[in-house]
Amino acid sequence: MNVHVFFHDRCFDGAASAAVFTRLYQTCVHAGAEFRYTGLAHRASQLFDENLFDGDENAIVDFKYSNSPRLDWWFDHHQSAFLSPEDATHFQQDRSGKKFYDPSFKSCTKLIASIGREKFRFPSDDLEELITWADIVDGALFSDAETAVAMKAPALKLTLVMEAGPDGEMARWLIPQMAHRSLADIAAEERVTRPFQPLFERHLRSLDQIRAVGKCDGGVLFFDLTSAGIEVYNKFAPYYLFPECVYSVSICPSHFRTKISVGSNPWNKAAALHNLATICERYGGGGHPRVGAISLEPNQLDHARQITREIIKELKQPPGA
Ligand SMILES: [Mn+2]
Repeated sequence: MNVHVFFHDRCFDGAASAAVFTRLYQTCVHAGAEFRYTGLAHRASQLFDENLFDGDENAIVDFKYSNSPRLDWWFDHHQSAFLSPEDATHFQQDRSGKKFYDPSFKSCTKLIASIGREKFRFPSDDLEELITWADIVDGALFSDAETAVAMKAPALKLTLVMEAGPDGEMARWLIPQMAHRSLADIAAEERVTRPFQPLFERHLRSLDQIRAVGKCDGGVLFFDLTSAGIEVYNKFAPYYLFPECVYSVSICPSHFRTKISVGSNPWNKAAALHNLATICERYGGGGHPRVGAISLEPNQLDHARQITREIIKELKQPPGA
């Protein structure tokens, strides 16, 4: 029996979800199963190539639904989980008992553990640390922005190395580790510490860049990292640098997409009333109520700037205005 697991790439919750699903499957479905892992990223076009679903069983965790008959397992917690209303109907009519969706969960990792406990009697006690940190990272449950940006905790070191993705095989290596070892143990491995240091220095430089180009007006911070050539930044950095902002809107370039990120300040929550996933969905993106993103083609920078202008204008007004 070989199981092909698809997970949200470059994301702590995505890898942790794959790890917890692996343990659930080994414990409650098939102890001798072998696993393969493939990361999925949001793009402007075409999310799934059906030929990818080539396992004896195929699973997607922490990523959008697919109506493929070859998909056996699915767990997600994103508000924007369905590519179309037809997909949502397809999911609602599913009677396999292997597909689960609950956007009230902060992390998909915790969703899998909790469904595992309720429906499959899966004991996840030794995975508690992993589950708790997936909730903290994906749900932005840090006590303050500095904790998030200083990256002292092992989970945050792993997040940095994963999100930057210089090592394409990192998640594939990491997922089985996460399924069986403590985060401190894994983060102490040379495979993590070696890439961490230069990435952390780059992270510090990205803080300088965001500080330099960011403009906060009417509670909305905007920064465009195109000319700085910065493809990734810590999602809490904007709120560490501009604690007064309620929302942040950014443009990040990369070779495969132009990404617009729209976030809200987790430490200034009361003021953030807009549903950001709903706003992003209007432009073909998605996410969660408090954080969303839109992926455009790499050459659509002007279009990206137009969209950010519209979103910023909307965010400055109360919802429904
Ligand atoms: Mn997630």
